[in-house]
Amino acid sequence: SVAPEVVAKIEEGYAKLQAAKDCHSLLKKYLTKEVVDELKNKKTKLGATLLDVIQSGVANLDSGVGVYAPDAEAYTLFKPLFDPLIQDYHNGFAPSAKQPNTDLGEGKTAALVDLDPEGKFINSTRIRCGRSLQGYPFNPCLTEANYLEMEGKVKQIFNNITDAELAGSYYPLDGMTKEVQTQLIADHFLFKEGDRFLQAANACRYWPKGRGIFHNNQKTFLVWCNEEDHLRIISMQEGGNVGQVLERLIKGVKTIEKQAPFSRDDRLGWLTFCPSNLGTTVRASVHIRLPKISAKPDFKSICDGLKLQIRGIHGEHSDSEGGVYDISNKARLGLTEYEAVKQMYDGIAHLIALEKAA
Ligand code: ADP
Ligand code: CIR
Repeated sequence: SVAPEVVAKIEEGYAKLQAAKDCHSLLKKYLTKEVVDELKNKKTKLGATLLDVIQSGVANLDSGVGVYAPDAEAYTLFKPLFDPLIQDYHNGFAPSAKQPNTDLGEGKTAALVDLDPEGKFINSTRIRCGRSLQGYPFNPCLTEANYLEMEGKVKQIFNNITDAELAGSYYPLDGMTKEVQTQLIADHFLFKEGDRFLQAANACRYWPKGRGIFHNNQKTFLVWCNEEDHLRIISMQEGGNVGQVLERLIKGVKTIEKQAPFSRDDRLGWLTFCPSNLGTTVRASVHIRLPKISAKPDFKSICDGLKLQIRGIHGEHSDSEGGVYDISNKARLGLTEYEAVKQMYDGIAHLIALEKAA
């Protein structure tokens, strides 16, 4: 059973959230007293508790979501918290709903013609997806040996990539110079360091062990190893040619998939550490300048209406710089991969039309 100190911390966390008037996280919204009482004594087979689920959102009251799943079982064991939160985040995905089969959009990428052929608005386009290696839990339950073993497995996969466009090298974080790391982060290729949301979730243990980045020469195909998720597979390039970016991602995912089994849930699709990424795990984004409409007070609500999420120039929880925003699909669950990309595509086309007319 769950240790009394842990139960006490869960109850203190609940009280802290309730007292925080400025906290607007989904965690605060759905962690009711009833949910606390129902779940505070439960433990997954790997020993994870409700505290592991909520501690990031309790430590960071400015969280948007505020929860993480320490292992796959957490999504079922702590359902009374996860289900309504998932429904809220992912466009009403109900507890009875089921993620459709994977459709990355093979054969359909040509329809996604360049959103900005004159190069007036879009700096770059990026599509990423996450994958979890079967047989391993998520960050808070991984041992140092797990991290190193997983890194060894993915390095092997990278060595087997022969496609001329995709082939590249793996660069472990352990031993990377600060200069190289800082430059890769500034150029939007590498994950940042010291993310307080991940740290509070116990997701940065043994850092930088087992973490790293693979990329091709052009840095248009990249794979992150053991940051928030086991793998983050990324395709990106300058400009607004979404079709080309998706085409490369599909090729990359299929190449990697052939070599490793990934965790998939019948209902929730591809499994990820953060519930915001479940299902397709796809975030398709552009770095875009829309000086006229982004200055208007209703810009956020226009984006909400188009099912788009706005982030800053250095990713989640960062600010815009020089009027450039990162705009992407928000929902990743309850639609196909292609539909997630199309949601971004159609929304951005609409925003560009509004900007031109303004
Ligand atoms: P993720 O997209 O993996 O959820 P972040 O929001 O932290 O994570 O973004 C990771 C990095 O990708 C950041 O450096 C961010 O600026 C960069 N990025 C996101 N979208 C684009 C884009 N369309 N063009 C260039 N860089 C991008
Ligand atoms: C938060 O709750 O703000 C962080 N734990 C990150 C959640 C992921 N955000 C998102 O919108 N996809």
